[in-house]
Amino acid sequence: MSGRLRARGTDAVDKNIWVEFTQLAADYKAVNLGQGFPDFSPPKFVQEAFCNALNGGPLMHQYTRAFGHPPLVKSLAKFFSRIVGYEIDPFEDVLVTVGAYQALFSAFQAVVDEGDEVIIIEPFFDCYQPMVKMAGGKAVYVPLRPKAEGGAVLSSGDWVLSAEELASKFTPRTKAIVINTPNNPLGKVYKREELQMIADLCIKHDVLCISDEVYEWLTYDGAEHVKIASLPGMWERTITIGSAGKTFSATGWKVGWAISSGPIIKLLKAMHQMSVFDCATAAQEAVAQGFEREYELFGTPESYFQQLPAMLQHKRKRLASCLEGVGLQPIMPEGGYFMIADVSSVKVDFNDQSSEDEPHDFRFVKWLIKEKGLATIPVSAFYSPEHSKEFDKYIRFCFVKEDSTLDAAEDILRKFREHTDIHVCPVRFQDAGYTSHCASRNTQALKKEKSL
Ligand code: IK2
Repeated sequence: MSGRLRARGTDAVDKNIWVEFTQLAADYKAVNLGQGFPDFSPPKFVQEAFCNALNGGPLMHQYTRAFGHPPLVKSLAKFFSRIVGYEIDPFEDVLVTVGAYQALFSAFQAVVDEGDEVIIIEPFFDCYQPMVKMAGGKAVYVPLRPKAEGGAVLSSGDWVLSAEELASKFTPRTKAIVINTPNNPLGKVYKREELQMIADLCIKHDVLCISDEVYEWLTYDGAEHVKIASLPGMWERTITIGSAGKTFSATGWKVGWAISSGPIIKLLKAMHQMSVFDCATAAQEAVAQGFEREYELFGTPESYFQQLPAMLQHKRKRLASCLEGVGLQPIMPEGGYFMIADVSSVKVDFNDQSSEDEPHDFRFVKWLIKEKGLATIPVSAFYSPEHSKEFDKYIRFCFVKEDSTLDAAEDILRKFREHTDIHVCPVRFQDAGYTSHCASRNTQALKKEKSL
């Protein structure tokens, strides 16, 4: 049997960073700034909605409509019609899935065929590439590149796409392009002009756009999240993917969705029907209630979609200041809840011969977990093999964490700074008023060193 065991689709799947690094973090009981989930509870109103659903009678415990619980598809359609500027049909244009992950899987399976090419912008959420391959397609990569205009690269906004390079990737075989805004791991929030450039190419070459917008409510310093589906001519060729896990800080509920024009959603429904068929009823009911509340409070200070980014804005500044204080070089994210930092100024003796063939960031992250008890994620995992070497000097920190978790991480970084050879760069984010315990302690340590 063994010779016949393996089916073609599984060839695409090898190691998985989430499985590997989550296990490693648990084994070493590390402070976890690795995987992207909050270590605090979702807001009370959705927790209560979930409890109410569970106590809401026998039907809440049984199958609901296969393509989405009616109250949820109606709430999603009502909510997003207002944003996209198009009357979304709850039953034709919306599919509820097991998290955004299954929406992505269904999308690739539904629209990608043998020989099709799919353009993926790097860095990318790591599942896109194997999902394209499992569907029989070929991933074609184009990287965002850091561009310093007259100075250092400070922000995710400094990472840009070359319009010429992107245009050169479109061929008669191109079926789709995948974008992710705000981006994981970089935090880039695509500007309207950048999205328009991508949209123009999609329309010119008759290509679909799969737009992963799971962090859509998390933008900072006035960055505006624009839905590419709202640009002229894009509604009928865009599949917009969202996640209640990210929206309501409830990643374990695994409720997500895909929104597009009816004929495209019909294809995704076929995949969903033959794999998952149905999603958890009570979780969908709770998410529907959450969206109803947010619809009423939209744009007000009481809205969770305002409160969550306001809280994270503070954590983001604090982490940036801390990283800079210990000599790492953070790239300030415009959105999402991750921050990448350049660790090339840190001189470390890895002492681990067995990992010599691994990229630098993988070795660094393993060393940081095992030797210092702090978990992060290597950024080259978000790149294709052809570009990963160029970007293996970055690691990713997650800041959607309790202040006590960030305190513990700061403590580790501070001690690490005291015992490690790091070239400390001029402080940037601290100048902007972002002072953390870590940076201030570090500054004190430096002052002390100078006075000795
Ligand atoms: N799309 C993106 C861009 C995501 O980041 C995620 C969740 N990733 O979180 C893990 C991490 O990066 O640490 C998803 C899709 C999947 O979302 P869901 O949890 O709703 O399936």
